[in-house]
Amino acid sequence: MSRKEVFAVAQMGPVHLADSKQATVARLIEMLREAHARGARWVTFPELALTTFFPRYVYDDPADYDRFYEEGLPSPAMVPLFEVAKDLGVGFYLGYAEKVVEGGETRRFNTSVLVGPDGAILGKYRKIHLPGTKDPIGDPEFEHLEKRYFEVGNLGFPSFATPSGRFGMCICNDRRWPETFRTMALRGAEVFMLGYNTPTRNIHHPEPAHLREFHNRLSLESAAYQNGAWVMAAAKCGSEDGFAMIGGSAIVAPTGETAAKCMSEEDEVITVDCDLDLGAYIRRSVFDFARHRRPEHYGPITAQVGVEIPE
Ligand code: CDT
Repeated sequence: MSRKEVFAVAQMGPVHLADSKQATVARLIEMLREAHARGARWVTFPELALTTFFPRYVYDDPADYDRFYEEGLPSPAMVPLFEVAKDLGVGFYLGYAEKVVEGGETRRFNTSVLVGPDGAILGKYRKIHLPGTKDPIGDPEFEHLEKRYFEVGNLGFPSFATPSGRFGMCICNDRRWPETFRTMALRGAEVFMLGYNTPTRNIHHPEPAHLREFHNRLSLESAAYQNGAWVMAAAKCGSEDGFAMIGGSAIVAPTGETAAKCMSEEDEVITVDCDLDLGAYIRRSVFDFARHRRPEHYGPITAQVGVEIPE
């Protein structure tokens, strides 16, 4: 049996600080139209797709950084994208900076939304693994201040029922953590959607340039294979006002093989006719969770954060 559906990943080239949200959303709409013309029912867009990757800059006053956030769903800036997608019957994943009042407090998250082909909002995810620092390190080339501008996500790693199957969402740094994908897979996700903004130079420590792409690919392919799921990974890449980020957006099959990959560091759409049942044999055999998992031996994964050597 096969359950085929065309999925698109829409990579974005740079979004500069001076670019308007309106112009950026127009780029997203153009790619959504291209994906639709190629038969796609779902499109994955990048993390923080509506603005430059602003956590590289130091701001102290919310009045200076509030412009990067969206309020409401769809926010005013998103409305044209939501309208075209609904007209065309295309569902999508979109990453954005979310500002919301919850429990009487203003809160900010690095968020993605999943919108169905009929325009219904199917769910939201708020980034859990926030890299970087809260306080500036003092080197403008390597600032990565996600912990300053966002709270840790408070929605867990759900899976969402869609007309095409169950999907899960995560964002950028989450893809480096196997716990992310296993949690979604245990909730039945068979497609993982994610967007990323990954600097070409490691923010934590120097390493050879080729490892940036390699670790991206390694994370995506292992997540797909170890959970028998499809991975849709969309980069925002190229040089944003002189800050370079990797591309390598990809669609990875449940076999762990990359089925399609972007070649440029610009706006680029890739599509694959994905059989959502391709991973079924993997989920029935080597990664049949119900038969083979041994959670009684996995205690430290949820009980500990760092390494603890038993006495
Ligand atoms: N946006 C984001 O999460 N970027 C991080 C940079 C960390 S460098 C190890 C990423 O994981 O790609």
